Amino acid sequence: MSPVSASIADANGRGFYCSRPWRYGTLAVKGWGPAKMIPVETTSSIRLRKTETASDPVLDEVLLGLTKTRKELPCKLFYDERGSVLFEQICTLDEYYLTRTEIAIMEQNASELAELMGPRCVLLEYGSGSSTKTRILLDHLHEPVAYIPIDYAAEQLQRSAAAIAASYPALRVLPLHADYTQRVGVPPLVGAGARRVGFFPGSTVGNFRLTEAVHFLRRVRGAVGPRGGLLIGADLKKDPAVLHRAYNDAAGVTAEFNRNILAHINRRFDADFRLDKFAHRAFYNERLGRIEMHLISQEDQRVRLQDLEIAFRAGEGVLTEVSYKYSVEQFRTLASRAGFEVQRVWVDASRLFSVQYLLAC
Ligand code: AVJ
Repeated sequence: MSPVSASIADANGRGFYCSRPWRYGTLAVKGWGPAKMIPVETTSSIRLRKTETASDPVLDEVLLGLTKTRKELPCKLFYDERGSVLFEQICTLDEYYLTRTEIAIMEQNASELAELMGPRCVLLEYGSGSSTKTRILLDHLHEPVAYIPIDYAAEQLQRSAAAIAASYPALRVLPLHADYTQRVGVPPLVGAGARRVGFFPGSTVGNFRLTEAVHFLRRVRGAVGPRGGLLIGADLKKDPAVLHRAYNDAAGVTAEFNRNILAHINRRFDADFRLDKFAHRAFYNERLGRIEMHLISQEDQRVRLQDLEIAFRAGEGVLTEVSYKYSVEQFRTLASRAGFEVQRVWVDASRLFSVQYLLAC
């Protein structure tokens, strides 16, 4: 089955595009078919609710992950409303060098970036979140045609898209509510013939295992097309002590962010995880070159999830996130396996983080 294409747009052509059946207010958009434009008055009046009838692929992922011998959860479930707030807070922590370093690199090289991305591009952002870094690009790009933010957190997506649309009136903003770890149907694109450039900041690419990263980048490669590009942030390998601190902050925000995944699952899938019975654990796995975040069960316990009961032994962990760290060389290999050539790499003076511009080849 091909992904459903349905989109809602306001009178200004701003819209909300979704790749799965969702319900907008009283209006149900479901079924599989070609793109549909349904006029609504304002973008902000759109309210999203999952249709009751649709089976939820994310629930399947959760069930699969928790019934494995080594339990795991998909890290996209961090980002409910609360999780998005906690993540924004993480980004401001002293220990979490990633965000400020990436922003500094982008700001210092913004003109060159805009030059490489070229005039009148269509910008597709994967995991747009608060769209903060996007503004650095939009402030320097030459007459960008459209901005397509793609995110899984619907409310934040809607808010950020509206804010960007308000700040850049000439820009067409087409938010796409989708899980980009799956196949995403990219809307029939505005600005036909325009160069498409992907934007995937934050080192979120590190959340994929190697083969998944290749598959994801290939899909991006497909979405941006032959002359397309990809601006991507990749965290670099470094002293493990620095990494350890970044994922074990003194204020405990990361711990709360990690545990919040359970609150999200409780609410969304009717489960009864007790947050105080799970402890945050994050460490650098040197052999695999990645940070791992786990939630460690503090006692023998049983958790109910829908009609399942899941047993946890004391000390047993659930893997909630992996965050791969790349050398510039490793990342070049990854990019080339996905059909991209690294055209330019910027790093900060301490070589903590890299921002890279990839060209489809
Ligand atoms: C935004 C997914 C890249 O892995 O560093 C922050 C998320 N996890 N602290 C990362 C995160 C724990 C972050 N990414």
